[in-house]
This record gives sequence, structure tokens and C-alpha cells, in this order.
Amino acid sequence: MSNVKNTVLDDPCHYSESDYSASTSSPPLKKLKLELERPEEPTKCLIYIVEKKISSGHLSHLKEIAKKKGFSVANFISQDVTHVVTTLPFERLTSVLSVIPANADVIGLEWLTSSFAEGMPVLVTDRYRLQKSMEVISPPTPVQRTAAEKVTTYDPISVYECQRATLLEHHNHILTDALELLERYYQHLDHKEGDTRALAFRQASCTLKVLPRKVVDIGQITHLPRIGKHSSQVIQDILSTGLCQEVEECRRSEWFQCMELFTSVYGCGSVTANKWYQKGLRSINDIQTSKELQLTKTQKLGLVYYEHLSVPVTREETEMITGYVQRLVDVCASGTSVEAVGGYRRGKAHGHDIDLLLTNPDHTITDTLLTILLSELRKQDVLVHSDVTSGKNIAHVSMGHFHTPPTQGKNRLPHSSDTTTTTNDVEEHEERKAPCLVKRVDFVVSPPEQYPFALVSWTGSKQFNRSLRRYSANELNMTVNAHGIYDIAQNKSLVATTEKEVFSLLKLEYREPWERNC
Ligand code: TTP
Ligand code: MG
Repeated sequence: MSNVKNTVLDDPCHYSESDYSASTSSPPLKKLKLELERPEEPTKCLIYIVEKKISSGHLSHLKEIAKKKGFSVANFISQDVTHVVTTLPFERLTSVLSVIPANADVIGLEWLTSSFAEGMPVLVTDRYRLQKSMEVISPPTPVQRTAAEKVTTYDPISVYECQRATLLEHHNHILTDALELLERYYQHLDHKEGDTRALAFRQASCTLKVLPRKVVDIGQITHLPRIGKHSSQVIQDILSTGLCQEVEECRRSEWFQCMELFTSVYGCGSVTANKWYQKGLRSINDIQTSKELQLTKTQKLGLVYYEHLSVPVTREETEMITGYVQRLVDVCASGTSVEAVGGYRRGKAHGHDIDLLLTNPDHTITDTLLTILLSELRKQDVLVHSDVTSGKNIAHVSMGHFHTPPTQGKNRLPHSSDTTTTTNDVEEHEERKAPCLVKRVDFVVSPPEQYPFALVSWTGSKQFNRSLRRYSANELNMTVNAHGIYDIAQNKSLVATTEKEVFSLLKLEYREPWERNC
């Protein structure tokens, strides 16, 4: 890095001035200041650019320039990252990144453009640094009130999330991000008490999501459902001081950061993540290079393809793979419909996987559809790994997609195999991973008469489904799941042909998929 000295104009690969006019038109004095601020020996620098709110074109452009200028850019977040570059406010980062490296500077895009202009990483000053509440650069400020926000209480709301419309965008992200961080913290503890607490934080967060305005005073919400004592304290702390000490301690805790990081590996749950942590492992590289770990086949592949699988799936990628699968079944299982469900159907911009729900009016086809589809995907050479669970109609799959048509030799991915992966198999993947895009896809096949129930269930959210079950049991004495609705008093299953009919059978106002984001 230290030998990269070219200015933008010296560099034949310079980026366009219009893109970065602020940094390229710096007056000489400012430039001199930057020179003085620059450390004598630039420290080792590993940059991670947060994708959210940066277009993919702009992102590739930034990465390309960085490469040409000799900057190291990480493809995934880890504790090795020294500079996290983002256009998001600091508070939003926790919901986007699995971990915020403890010693990293969190900085705006302007730092990157200044560094490009200088040809080397410039010193991180307050000008570039995002306000990082945990470091308390300046005293945290209580939530600001405008005249219109003066303490008004909210109208009562239902205790059941399925009776409310919950949108992705709402007015209380600072509070809900904090509560959902605690939810994840307690989920990682992985015992019954932890689960109960985690659920309580999620329920409180869901209540805040439906409020028509920003909460400015705890008195506004004490009458609302699911705001427990612990959540109330967290909200109160944030409203009065700008941050909650407990949340910040959890956020900073090395254990939590490792749990978030390790559970982002395909096939690794909280129990395994905790084992890795207890063994002293702290980074993905530690796991990848550890000689003593007994990894499952899924975890091995999860590590080989970590750079692919840890990048959230975009809507475009979901649409591309849905279209691809639809074209495939049009040929091998005519009349089959393929619908992208999960977070995609609820309107989320990114997801951790692609959930595809398939059905066919012909029962003889749905009975064998998954086997036919997996075999076809193998023939097409796009399947990296498959894991068929819960009987014969659900499969978790990783698909390899090529930017260019597969050719012979190294560019080809091996066929998936359900036999145990040997070290050689994994090494083979290691060699071949470069030219492809690998994403997790969950295929669910539903018989036609169950389809509307499967559609509701696989659209989610998980919390929406929980509340549907609780509401149906408490208020209607019915059970509901992806296969149907059962009326316990009448001892019979109910029939629906559309999603709207499912809501109607449950005596619920219909909620569009994007209103189910609780
Ligand atoms: P996920 O893919 O885990 O969830 P998601 O699609 O909502 O989130 P992401 O965008 O990150 O992928 O599961 C798909 C749906 O399956 C989910 O929306 C609801 C349902 N589901 C449950 O009902 N319970 C569960 O425990 C899980 C994991 C999913
Ligand atoms: Mg999903």
C-alpha cells in the first residue's frame, strides 16, 4: 500500500471527475492538511464496503478503483476489517451486518473518495467518522421532540400481530433495532429462558413498528400490548439518554459478535457457534484453518462458499433464479407454478436465502416434483449441495449460477452428492468456486389443496405465523400450519382455494404480504 503514490490525474485508470468532484477539486491547502494528517507509515488497511443503499453498479465501480489503486477490499465482514465504509447511519448497521468489528473505523463514503484521491488510505478524522454511539464521541442526545410529537398516546392496538398491518418502513427504527439486537443476543443463549426473553423483545419491537409516529416518551406506550418491563427499560433509556447501556454492552461483547459471525455460516446454529467460541476461535479464518474441528458437510461447504452465502440475496437474484427454475419445470413438469415467497414476497430488499414454493394441479406430479427438479438441477450442473428434509416436499439447496455458460474443466461445478463430503470434495469446491454465484434456495412443494395455506405460511414472517397460531388457538380453537386449518370443536379440516379465503376462515381482515413484516 505504501508505494501507491499516484494522484488521480496520474493514474490512467482514474475514476470520472463528476463522480467524485468534491475530493478531486480540493484546494491545495486542504490537500496539504491531508498530507500532514497522513501517518508516516500507513497502517495495514482492510476495507469493507456495506452494500446497502449503494447501487450494484456504483459498488462494482468503487471496488474496481480500489483494486486498481492497490487497496484491500474484503468481500465479507470480519474482525480483520479495519475500515467499514457505508452510506447508512450507524444505528442501521447492526441490522445489516452480522458483526461490526471491534477495532474498525466506521466511516462514510467520503473517506473512500478522499483516499482514492490521495492514492492511499487517509487518516480517519471526525469529518469521516460516523457518529458511533458506543464510543460516545459527543454525549448522546435524547430523542428529539418536535411540537407535533408532544406526548400523545396511541390508540389501542390488537395483541395479535396478525390483526395489525406491519410495514417494513416505520417510525421507530432506533428502538426496534436495539430491541431486535437483544432478541438475537438471547436467541444465541439457546436455552428456554433465553428464548422466552428473545420472544418478548421481538413482540415489543413489533408493537413499536405499527405506531403512526415516533415514540418520544415512554408514557405514550405503557398501555400498549407486549411492552414488557425489560423492553420498557430499554426504550426508556434510549428515549432519555440516546442509548441503552445493556444494548451497547451486548453489541460490544466479543461473544455476541462471534455468535453473529459464526451463525452466518451455512449449517452453523447457536450451539455449534458457541462451541467454536469456547474453543477460542474468533474469526471465519480461524474456523477455515482449524485442524481440530469436526465439521459437517454443510458447514464445510458453508465455509468454502462463505463469500457468496454471506452476501445477502438481492431481489434481482431472486427473480433471476425463480425464472430459471420456472423455465426448467416448464419442460420437466409441465403446469407447475413457481412462486418466490419468504421475505421477497413481503417486499424485503435483501434476504438470507430464496424461498420457492411450487405446486401443480396434478397430484401425481407434486408427489415426485422435488425428485424430478433436483435431478434436473443436477443435470444442469448448477447444484452445489442439496439436503432434503421433513419428508419429501422440502429441500434446502445451494445453487451455483454461472455468469457465463459453464465450460469444461475448472469452470464447472461438480454434481451435488448426498454422500459424505471428503476433504478432496471440499478442496475441489475450493478450486472451483471463483467463477460462480452460489445462493441458498429452499424449495417447498405443496399439493394443490394445501397451496393457499403453504403460501401464507412460507410468506411469513416467522412472527406473523406465530401470532396466527396463537390467535387461532386462543380465539377460534383451531390449529393452523402450512398444510391447512383444523377446527378442533368440529373435528374437521377446513378448505380454502385462495390466500384471501384462508384469512376469511380465520375471521381475519386480509393482510397483503407487505403488511406482514412483523
Ligand atoms: P426464512 O427464509 O428463514 O425467512 P424470510 O424469508 O422471512 O427471511 P430472509 O429474507 O432473511 O430469508 O423463512 C421463510 C418463511 O418461512 C418465513 O418468512 C416464515 C416461515 N418460517 C416460519 O414460519 N418459522 C421459522 O422458524 C422459519 C425459519 C421460517
Ligand atoms: Mg427467506
